[in-house]
Amino acid sequence: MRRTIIAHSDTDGICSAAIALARFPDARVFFSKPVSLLKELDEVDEGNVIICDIAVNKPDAVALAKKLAKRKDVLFFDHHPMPPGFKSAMKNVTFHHDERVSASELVYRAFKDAIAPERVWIALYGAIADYSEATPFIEEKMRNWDRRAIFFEVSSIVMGIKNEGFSDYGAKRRLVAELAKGTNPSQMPRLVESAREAVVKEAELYEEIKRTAASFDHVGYIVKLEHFGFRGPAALFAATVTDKPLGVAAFERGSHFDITLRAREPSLRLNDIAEKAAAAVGGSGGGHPHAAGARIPMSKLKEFLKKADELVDV
Ligand SMILES: [Mn+2]
Repeated sequence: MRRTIIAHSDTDGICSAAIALARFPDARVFFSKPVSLLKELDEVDEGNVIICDIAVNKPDAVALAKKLAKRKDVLFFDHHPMPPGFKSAMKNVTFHHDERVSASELVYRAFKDAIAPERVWIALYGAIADYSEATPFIEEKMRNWDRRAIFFEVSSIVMGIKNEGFSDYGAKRRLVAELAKGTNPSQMPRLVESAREAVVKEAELYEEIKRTAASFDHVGYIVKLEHFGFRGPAALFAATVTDKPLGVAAFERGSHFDITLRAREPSLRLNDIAEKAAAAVGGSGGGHPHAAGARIPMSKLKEFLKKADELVDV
């Protein structure tokens, strides 16, 4: 029975998985996300499971705990808020959970004594990619290296995976395998070129948002853009060009709007705003204090924005 690593497919998830794979080179790597973890666990065979950077979806918490309790040993590395009681519901699951640090830092700290010392770079990449480098552990590790080179590597992977050639799970699984072996993002075929293309696209996106963003008192927003891989920057630019503390990007996804929130004002708790504003219009939302999202019914966008505007208390 093989060990399975299940990770989120953003850079922090990819780096978390790579560190775990460096520790357990025979493991299989799967990607999943909060809304589908419960279902996708059924496709994972009975060996040990390592879950990295996947938030527990509140509506699934009870069923997920039941399902995990039936498995062999499980390691659960995460830094998203966890539903109350979830951690104590299972004896076979070891939690490495801390909302103040990246998943990559948590995985690295657990496995560092069993892997090559240079694999700490992967933890730095994941932490920076998740805006979580201002922690005592990561700051101390950063002092050992040339941070400009580290940032180049981070940008190569964060921007590189925004393009289609690297956005599917197969391509990301190959990145995980290469990182685990010690290959840096800048050495991976085509990744830097892909990152360069993404940066160009992001600059075009900024110009578009400058022309089309609108605002309420505290919220700048943008609706129906194509660049779905640039949700975070789109939301941030919407705040920047309207000079508002909160930025919202709303993407039409068939029957609903997919909403991304970012802030220029660091005291805002975006996960709270997303959750409350979405609940008020019959949707759902959450995430991190500084990066959050929501999914709301198509007809409720204006109402959602109004509610989010009220919730900004600056
Ligand atoms: Mn993360």
